[in-house]
Amino acid sequence: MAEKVLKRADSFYPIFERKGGPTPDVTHYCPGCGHGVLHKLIAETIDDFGIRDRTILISPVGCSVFAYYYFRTGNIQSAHGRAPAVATGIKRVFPQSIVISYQGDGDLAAIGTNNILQAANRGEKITVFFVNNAIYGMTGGQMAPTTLIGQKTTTSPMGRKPGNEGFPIRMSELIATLHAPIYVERVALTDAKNSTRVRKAVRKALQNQIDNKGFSFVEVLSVCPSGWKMTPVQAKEWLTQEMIKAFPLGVYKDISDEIEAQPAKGNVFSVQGLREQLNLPEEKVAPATPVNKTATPEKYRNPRLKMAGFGGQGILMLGLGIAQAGMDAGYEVSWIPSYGPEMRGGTANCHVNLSTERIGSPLVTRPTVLIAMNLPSLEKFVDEVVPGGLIITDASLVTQPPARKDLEHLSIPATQIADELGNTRVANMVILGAYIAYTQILDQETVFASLPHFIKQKSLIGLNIQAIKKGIESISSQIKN
Ligand SMILES: Cc1ncc(C[n+]2csc(CCOP(=O)(O)OP(=O)(O)O)c2C)c(N)n1
Ligand code: SF4
Ligand SMILES: [Mg+2]
Repeated sequence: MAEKVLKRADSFYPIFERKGGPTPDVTHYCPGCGHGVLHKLIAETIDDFGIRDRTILISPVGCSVFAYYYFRTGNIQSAHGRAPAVATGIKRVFPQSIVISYQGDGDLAAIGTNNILQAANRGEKITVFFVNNAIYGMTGGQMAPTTLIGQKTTTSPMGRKPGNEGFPIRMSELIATLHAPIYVERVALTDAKNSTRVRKAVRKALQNQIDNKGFSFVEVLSVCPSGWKMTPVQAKEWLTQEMIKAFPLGVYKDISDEIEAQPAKGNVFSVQGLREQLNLPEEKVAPATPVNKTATPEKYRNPRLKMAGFGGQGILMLGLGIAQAGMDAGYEVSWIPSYGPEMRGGTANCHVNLSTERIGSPLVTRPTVLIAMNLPSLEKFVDEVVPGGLIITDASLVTQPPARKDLEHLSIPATQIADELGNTRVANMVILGAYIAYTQILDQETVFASLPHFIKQKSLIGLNIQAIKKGIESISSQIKN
């Protein structure tokens, strides 16, 4: 039976393009995971309250770090445990913004404990949703401060022992002891009855912020079937039977009715408002005018590149090289290495943008150019490339062309050429040469001049220039034909 989404909240993107990959209409969460359910309840509340345009959701590290794939609100990704500090800054400067700190238990109750306690103690007028699944889900199921006594995790394989690892920390109880918070409740995503309570708590916590009342904290007990090594059904059972015993549900503090609602004064977050607050000069609006001695054909302009291969093939350096030369030529550029939530497997990939316009996000989810230095990388990313896009592969390691017929494919024997030059490691520069010559995006003089900016060992610059030249030569015959 085909799956059908009955109604997706407006506060979600209709298609999760930022997530990319072959299934951009479903989330990255494991089957049964509670994050998706809580996301839904929050998004529906934002819709109902009509606050999407002024909501900013802050997601620190944990499985929900990618919440910005889904929420069509303002989004900020923060460092591990630091969402309350970021939320504080945003809320104080833009009091009319609705600021949500969305945190896991590893995040909020371990590395970020002091951060949340201080924000709560100051009574910041923000809303915190705390997803307690008693484990570090994202990193493969390590013990969290909230792990139950006896619970087995990868770092407590014999079960948590109080004498060794202490007792589970009860954050709602702790926060409720503080003077400033106005509302603290623990709810659980189990059956329909409890889920209705979660919905009510989400609504109340956001209503408190709309009414500018104070700090609201909702702890949501949630399953992590993958981390707990259970089926979704077993996980729900364990949450109902065991976890709720250790973390009793209920309202731990609620003085919200004693505080008068008075809409916040001040600004809603806006880029212009932020510039004013930070005394930044007027935003540059004119497009960049890069200097390029070659005329780039229309289809290769403003490329969004993804490059991938084995660790050690110089993938990140290749990306840096293109970004550095692009910047020297006068383009707006971005470069970021990318690490997925999956286990590190010795592969590397990075995202690069060269553009004549301001770059909104450095993430490249729909590349116009894919450089795949090995077969697993080609297989992994080929479906992301836009129709008509360009794929460049290392012929020495990728012996089959991509299955897709709607793409241009350039196969360069980069490793072989690099070996002939006496150093396999410059295969990346051979590819760089081939890329600039084929697309005419940058001229070689600019690229050569940029090398000292990102190659630390000066004695290697000559070899890198040779490799780039070989890359240029390797495709000159293909261009003439
Ligand atoms: C500074 C820092 N330390 C450690 C990590 C590794 N790390 C990533 S997620 C995570 C724990 C996440 O657990 P939790 O907050 O419970 O989120 P969940 O995935 O369970 O929803 C850790 C320790 C990191 N990314 N950054
Ligand atoms: S690992 Fe756990 S918390 Fe993370 S997505 Fe999977 S079920 Fe959810
Ligand atoms: Mg967790």
